[in-house]
Amino acid sequence: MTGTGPAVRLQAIEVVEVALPLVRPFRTSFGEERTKDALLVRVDAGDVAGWGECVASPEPRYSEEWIDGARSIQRDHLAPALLAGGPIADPGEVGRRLSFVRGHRMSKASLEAAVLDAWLRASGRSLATHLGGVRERIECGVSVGIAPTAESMLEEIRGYLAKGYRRIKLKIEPGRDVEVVRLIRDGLGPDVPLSVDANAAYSLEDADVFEALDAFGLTMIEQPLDHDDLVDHAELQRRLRTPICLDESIRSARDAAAAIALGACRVINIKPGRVGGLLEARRIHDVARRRGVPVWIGGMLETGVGRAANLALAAMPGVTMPGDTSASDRYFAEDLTEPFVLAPDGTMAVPPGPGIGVEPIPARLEACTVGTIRIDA
Ligand code: OSB
Ligand code: MG
Repeated sequence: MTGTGPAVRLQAIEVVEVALPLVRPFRTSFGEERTKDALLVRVDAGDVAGWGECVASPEPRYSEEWIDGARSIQRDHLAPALLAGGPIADPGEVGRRLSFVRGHRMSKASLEAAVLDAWLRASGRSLATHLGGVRERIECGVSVGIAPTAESMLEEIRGYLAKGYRRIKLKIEPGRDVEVVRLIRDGLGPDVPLSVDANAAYSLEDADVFEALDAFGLTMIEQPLDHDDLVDHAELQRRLRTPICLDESIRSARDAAAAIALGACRVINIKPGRVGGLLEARRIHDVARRRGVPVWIGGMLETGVGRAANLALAAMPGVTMPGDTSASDRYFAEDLTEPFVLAPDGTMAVPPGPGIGVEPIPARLEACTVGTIRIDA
């Protein structure tokens, strides 16, 4: 499953900050974004290069990581340690070299992703194959931001359903929950797969909100309670028929095992940035699969670079639910890479090429670049 390839000899690491306008603002319980700001990591290994995307946002609201902090930890701590260790024969080495830094999973994940991409390109193998992928196309859902009215959300959702998306996820927050979901469920009818994501905006005292949502036949309720909680989620799950899906609370395979053992969730949203890398994401997949817990691949409004890696993860056998990996045009008028396109049946192709299978288009990258730093070996 892991295979082998020539060692990657890192010569330099570039951290490129990009900004892409979003086609519509994306609002969650923790804030609104109008632009996708991201750090892209490019590792230069002489004959071959690799790309990874850091999903830290401008502000530390989803988790404690943010872009300025990520740039700083990458420049001053992570990149120097990665460059100092000599040739990398096995991408698992990236995590080991960076483990002396506590946390900073999104930053570590982007470095690991870039090294994996370069390492796989050097031997002509795809990321999906390396991760043990079993399918060429994956099922796509879409995450719908909070809008001023349920009617405007319904209109947006009808557009997505017409394109073929197979699952609709609604962002909720206190005050925009039960009644909004009721109106949308009534508008769509009982057969559209519908879920909600609270992004940790509630506490166990709000259990009545979730007991009310339990009546709407939701596929799941994502991260209702605190970002670092498991015990209260287990208590809430005991009171609900609807499966709880954890996002923010799962930062590692160990967290996933603990959450499942506690009964804190029945579904897991896997995001490589949140858990420190693609390889830890695969370990979470493996833990969940052994215990019969379905997983799906989440998203952080990634550009094509991060999206390509998410699609590769979604090819793994235990990914049995549609993910948040939507097509490029759901986010951007123009992506950084060739656009990812949804087929009318609501699926998207897993890139078959070497590594992540795509690269930023140079002119497009230049147009979106805000700043670049370079760390030499
Ligand atoms: O909680 O899943 C989330 C976006 C940014 C931060 C957190 C989340 C999200 C999404 C969007 O839901 C998923 C996507 O379309 O990439
Ligand atoms: Mg979420």
